[in-house]
Amino acid sequence: MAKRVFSGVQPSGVITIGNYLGAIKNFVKLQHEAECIFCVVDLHALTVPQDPKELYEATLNTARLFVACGIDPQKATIFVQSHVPAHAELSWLLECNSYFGELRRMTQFKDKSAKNEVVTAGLFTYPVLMAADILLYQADLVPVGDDQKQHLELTRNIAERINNRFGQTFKVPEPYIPERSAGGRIMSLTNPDEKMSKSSDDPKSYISLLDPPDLIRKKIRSAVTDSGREIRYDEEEKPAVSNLMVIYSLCSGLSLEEIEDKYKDSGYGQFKKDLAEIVVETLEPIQSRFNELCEPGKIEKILREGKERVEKIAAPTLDDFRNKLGLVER
Ligand code: ATP
Ligand code: LTN
Repeated sequence: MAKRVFSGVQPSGVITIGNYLGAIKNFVKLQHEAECIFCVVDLHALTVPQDPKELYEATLNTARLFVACGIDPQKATIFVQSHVPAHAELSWLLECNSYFGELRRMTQFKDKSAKNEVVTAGLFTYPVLMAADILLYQADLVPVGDDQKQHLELTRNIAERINNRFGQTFKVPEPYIPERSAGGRIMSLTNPDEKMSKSSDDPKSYISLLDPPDLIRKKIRSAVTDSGREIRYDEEEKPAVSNLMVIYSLCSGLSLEEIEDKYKDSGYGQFKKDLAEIVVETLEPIQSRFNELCEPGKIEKILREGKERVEKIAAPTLDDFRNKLGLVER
């Protein structure tokens, strides 16, 4: 049987080139090899305060970007998390099989709760909802960026615990995380010690998939570099240039060695200028497909069909777990 792949992206603000290179690009690749389900996780976005109008638009735009990036809705299934109530229901059942102590150790919770003024209970239980997303579909493989490693480990622990206690209930999923040199962790353009983040206050730190060409050029021109002038991949000594090289490599198809060789006689200026054009060229077709998908009703139809398909996959798993817990059938 074909492997099943599941992943989710939050509709919280823009989608960055970090989301694309770390995750969405692999979604596109995997759809040819496996049965793929991709979800716009709107309930996860609610863990921090959202403007309702912006959340509404961002949910539709994230789904449009999935398709614009190359996910074929005939091959893969795209849907919105809140359209399938089984996610929230399973999340509660899993929460009652998860421990305060293990959730308290999640580094993303520690980071986000330190940064945000409002720390909701949802932000704390967020990783359990993510576990529910994955386990509901008996997914084999979960393509994500490096920052989700710990959440996937938790998902595996919860699944194993429940399987031990109640008998085989959930498939224990495998992570699919690219190496850092292959896009698993794209760093901020203004601070190479931090990951590129869509929720950053400084738009110069990220490239949005929908940034116009001149803005992309400007952001890359002002991206920080390291001391020295040579273009060399060295995460320790040259974190900023190494990050730009990874973006270059993934957008152009050239290896990191080929890039080093190509720029052995030039400085940062030429390298950045070429990088900007390569990123513009990569995003241009995505942006024009995105614009076509803004036609009213188009994405809504894809999402409706997606919801119908996944509901059928989710129901037996949820019912089985409800029975095992002793909940009376409905
Ligand atoms: P925030 O930046 O606000 O923390 P996020 O972008 O990490 O949000 P999601 O939208 O859910 O949150 O992420 C979608 C996917 O993109 C996830 O698989 C995540 O691991 C991946 N991802 C996010 N940022 C990066 C990055 N800088 N480099 C590589 N992958 C990333
Ligand atoms: N927590 C993830 C988004 C996410 C997800 C998922 C990823 C929610 N549910 C299920 C993979 C599978 C994030 O913040 N990047």
